[in-house]
Amino acid sequence: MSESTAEERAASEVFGSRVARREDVPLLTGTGEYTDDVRLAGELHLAIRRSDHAHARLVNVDTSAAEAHEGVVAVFTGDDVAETGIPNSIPTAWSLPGLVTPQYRILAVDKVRHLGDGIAAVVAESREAAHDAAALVEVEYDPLDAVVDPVAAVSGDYPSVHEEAEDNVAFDFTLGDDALVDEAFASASHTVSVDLRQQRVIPNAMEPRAALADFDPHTEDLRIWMTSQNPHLHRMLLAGTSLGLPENKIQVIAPEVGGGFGSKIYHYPDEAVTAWCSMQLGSPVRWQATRSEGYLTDCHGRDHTTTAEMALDAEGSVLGMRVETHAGLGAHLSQFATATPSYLYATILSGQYAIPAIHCRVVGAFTNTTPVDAYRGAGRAEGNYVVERLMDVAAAELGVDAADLRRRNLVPADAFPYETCVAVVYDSGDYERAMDHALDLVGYDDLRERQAELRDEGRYLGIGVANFVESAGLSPSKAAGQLGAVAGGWESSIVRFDMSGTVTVLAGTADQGQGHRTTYAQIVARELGVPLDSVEVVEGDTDQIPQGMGTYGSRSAPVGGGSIALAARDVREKARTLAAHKLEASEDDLEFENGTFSVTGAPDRSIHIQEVAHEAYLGFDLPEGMDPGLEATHFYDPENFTFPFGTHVCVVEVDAETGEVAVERYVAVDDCGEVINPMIVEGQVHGGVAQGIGVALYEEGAYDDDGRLRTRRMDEYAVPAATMLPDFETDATVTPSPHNPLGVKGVGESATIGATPATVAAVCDALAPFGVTHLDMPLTPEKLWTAMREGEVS
Ligand code: MCN
Repeated sequence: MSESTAEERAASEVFGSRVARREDVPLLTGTGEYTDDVRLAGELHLAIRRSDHAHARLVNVDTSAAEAHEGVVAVFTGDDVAETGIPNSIPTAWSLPGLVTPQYRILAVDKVRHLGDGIAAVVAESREAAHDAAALVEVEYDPLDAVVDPVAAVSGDYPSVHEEAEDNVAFDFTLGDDALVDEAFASASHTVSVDLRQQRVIPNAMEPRAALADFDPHTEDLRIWMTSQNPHLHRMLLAGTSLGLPENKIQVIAPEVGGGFGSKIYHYPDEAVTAWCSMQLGSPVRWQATRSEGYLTDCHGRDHTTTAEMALDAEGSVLGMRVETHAGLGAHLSQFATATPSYLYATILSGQYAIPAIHCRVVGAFTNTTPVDAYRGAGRAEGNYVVERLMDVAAAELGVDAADLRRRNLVPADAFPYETCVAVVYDSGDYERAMDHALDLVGYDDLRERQAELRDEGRYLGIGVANFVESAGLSPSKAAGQLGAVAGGWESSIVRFDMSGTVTVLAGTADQGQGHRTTYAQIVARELGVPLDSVEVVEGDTDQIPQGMGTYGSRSAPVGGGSIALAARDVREKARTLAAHKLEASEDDLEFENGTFSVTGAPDRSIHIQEVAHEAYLGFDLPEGMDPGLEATHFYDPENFTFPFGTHVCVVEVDAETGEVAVERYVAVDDCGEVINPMIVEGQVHGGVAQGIGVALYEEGAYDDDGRLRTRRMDEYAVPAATMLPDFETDATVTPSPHNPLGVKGVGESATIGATPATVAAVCDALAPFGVTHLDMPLTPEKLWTAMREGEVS
C-alpha cells in the first residue's frame, strides 16, 4: 500500500513505489465499462451456428427454418460471405520457411475442420432469438475421421485437415548446430532422455470475448468495440485481410477488457463476422461469446509432445541438448501459431545455463482441434519446462542434488551480455544471486532434512526448484522481420501537456488488468516531475491513439514504458529550451529536479514545468523558431528483448493413500530489472504462479478421439481456486536491463514460466522413493496414486 498519498510525495519517489492501482475502484465496484456495457440504438444480436463434427464435408446448409424463426432478421452462410468478394482471410502473422498457409475463412465453406468452425451467422432482434434460430440451421455433413494428437496427425494414418498440407505438416523448423550436438553426445560421460507432454490448456479470462460493430452505410465508417489486447493490430487485420476496408475508415475501441492471457491478441473469425453482418444490414450488431463457446474458439495454449536429451560430462556440466517436438497447431493457423512453437520456444532452450550445443526440431501439425496460439508464457514456458525437466531427470540419474546440478551450469554473472547457442543474447543477469536468495528463503537444506525424516514416517514431501529466463518484449523490428514477422516490435506513445499543466499519455498498448494506468503515470511523474494525479493514461481507442502494437509478450513495461519515457524526455527537452528562454539563462546552466528548472547556483531563478507548459500553449513569448504546444510522439524500437529471470521453489506433500497434492509453500524470487511498482509486480507474480500451478496439477483441454472437446465448461476444466493454493512468498533481485531506457524488464509472464516446472519437480521429487523421475501433466491424484502403486518403494 502507498504509505502517503502520491501527490504529497516528491515525484521522483513515485517510480518504484507501491502506489495503489488507480484502475481498481471502477473495476471492483462494477462501474467499469466493458464491451457488453456499451449500448447503441437499434442493436441486433448475432449467434454463430458452429459445426457438429470435428471434421466433415459440408453437403448442404439449409437456413430456411432459422430464417422463419420469430425475431430473425437475416441468416448468412459462408457462401454468402464469399459472394461479397471481401478478402475473407484470417492471416498468420509470422512466416516460416516452407510454411503451408491454407485460407482461413470467416465462415466455413465446403468443409469444417473443428467444432468451433462457424457455418452460419444468425442475426436477430434478441440474443435468445438468435441462439434459438441458430439451432434450427439444418446442416448435412459427410463426416471424416478426425485427428487430435500432433504426432498421430503427421503419421500418415489420418485424412488431411487441409488439402494444401496432405501430410498435415504446416512447417518443419530447425534451430541449432546438429553436428556440434552429435559431437557433444559422442563425448559425453552421461546422457539422459525424457519424453514429455505439455498438454493443451484453455485460457480463462473473466470476460469472454465480445464485439459490437456499427457500420455506417452512408460514410462507410466501421466502429467496433471489442475485447482486444491490441486494437491497432485488429484494425489493420480487419482492414487488410478479413473485410477489405480502408484502415482509416475503421475505429477499434477496447474498453475495459476483463483479462486476456493471450487469447484476445488474435483476429478471430467471430469479430470479423460481426462486423460483416453490420455492413450487410446497416445496423449495429453485437456478438457475445458464451463461456462454452469461448472454450471451443478462444485459441488454446501449449500442446507439445517432445523427446528431449541432454549430454553431460563427468562433473555434471551440460555439453549439449537435442530436442524434437511435435506442436499441435489446431485446425487453422492463428496469428502467432507459427512463431510461438518455433522462435519463442527454441531460442530459450538454453534456460539459465551455459550450454555449448543445442539442436531443436519442431514439426507443426494441423489437427481437428481449436487453433493453438500464445497463452501466458507462450513458447518460453514450454522451452524452460524442457530444460528444467532435463535438469531434474539428469540429477536423479546422476544421484546429485537438483539444485547443485543447476548451480554448476549457470551462466556466470560476469558473462553478460551472454550469447546462447540458440541465437539470442541475454541482456543482463545474476542467476546465482536469485537462486541463492530463493533457496535461503525456503530454507532448502532444512527442508531436505525434514524430507528425509518424513519419508521414514511414510510421508512424501517434495521440493522442486526451477530456474527460468524469459524473453520479454519482442524486438527489434528489423530482426523480427528477417525471421518472418509481418509486423514490427516497436511501440508508440504520445505524452502531451495541456495548457493548465495536466498531462495525457496516449499509449499504443492495451491493458487487460495489468495496471498500466498506474505504472505509466508513475513513469511520467518521474520523468516530468509532476504529481501523479495530474497524469491521465489513455489506451484502447484507435481514433485517440494514432498507432500501437498492443499488450502481449510482457512488452508493455519494456517497450511501451520505454516509448513513454522517451516521449516524456522529448517533452522535457523542449520545456528546457523554453524554460531557459524565460529565465534568460543558457540551457546548459539549468538543473531539473521534481519538475522545476532552476539556474545552477541561483535557485530563486526557477520555473516549474507546468508553468512552462502554460507558456508553450500561450505562445506569446517563445524562443525564435519554436512552435507552440508541448507534446511529443515517440516510436521506440528496442535493440533487443529484455530477459527477466528468477528461481521458484515449490514444496508439496503427496498423500500416499489418495495421491492428492498439497502445495505447502511456494517461494518466488523474480528479477524484472528496475521495478516501476512493486505491488503490481507482486500481483503479476501471484497470478502467474496460480496459472503455472494450474497447468502442472489441474488443467487440461481434453478431446476424445472424434475431436469432441470434453472440457467445455468451467466445471469440467479445473482452474485452481484460491483455496487450492498456498500463500505465495515473493521477493525480487534487481538486475537492470542495460539497453532499456528505464532499466526495466517485463514481468507479466515470468511466474507462469517458473511455476509449472517448479511444481512438477516438487511432485516428482516427492515420488522419488517410488522410482518416479518424470510424470506428465496435469499431475492428477489418480495419476500419482497409480504411479505410487506401480512404483517400487526404495
Ligand atoms: N511492471 C513494473 N515493473 C517492471 C515490469 C512490469 O511495475 N519491471 C508492471 C507494468 O508496468 C505493468 C505490469 O507490471 O503494469 C505488467 O507489465 P509487463 O510485464 O510489461 O506485461 P504487459 O503489461 O505487457 O502484460 C502482458 C502480460 C501477458 S503477456 C499476459 S499473457 C498476461 C499478463 O501480462 N495477461 C494478464 N498479466 C495479466 N494480468 C491480468 N490481470 N490479466 C491478464 O490477462
